[in-house]
Amino acid sequence: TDEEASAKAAAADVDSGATTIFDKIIAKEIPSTVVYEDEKVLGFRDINPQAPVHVLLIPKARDGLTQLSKAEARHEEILGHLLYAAKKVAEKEGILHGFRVVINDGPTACQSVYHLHLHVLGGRQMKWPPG
Ligand code: IU
Repeated sequence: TDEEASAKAAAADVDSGATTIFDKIIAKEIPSTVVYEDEKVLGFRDINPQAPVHVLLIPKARDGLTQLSKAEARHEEILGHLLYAAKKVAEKEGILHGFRVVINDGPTACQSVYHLHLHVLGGRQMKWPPG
């Protein structure tokens, strides 16, 4: 699939320390449709939506958090902040009655951008198990 191809292409980014396209989105050098923003996190619409609502939530400071599996004790606060922001995004987007939060971690899970991000998905009946 396309996702598997871009995940494979991004595998070289794992542990490279290189910044990602999300830094340009945070800096507003690349336009995005922002649906939620506070001092610590940014939520914007995914360019390749997999559901009627598909928002990416990212920390503004990556601080080594390229993926969830790199989390350390100092990241606890931002991790909680992101999850609570996901609830606020769901509320704003009118999907509080049913939504899904996803984190893809590493090539095996088809992670393609190495800056931690939560997918907030909804607006349709979700299926289980995910692919
Ligand atoms: P993943 O979990 O790493 O696969 O998610 C990365 C997402 O980032 C994926 O859904 C892309 O469609 C999305 N995305 C984006 O919204 N804007 C971009 O410029 C790029 C990727 I590159």
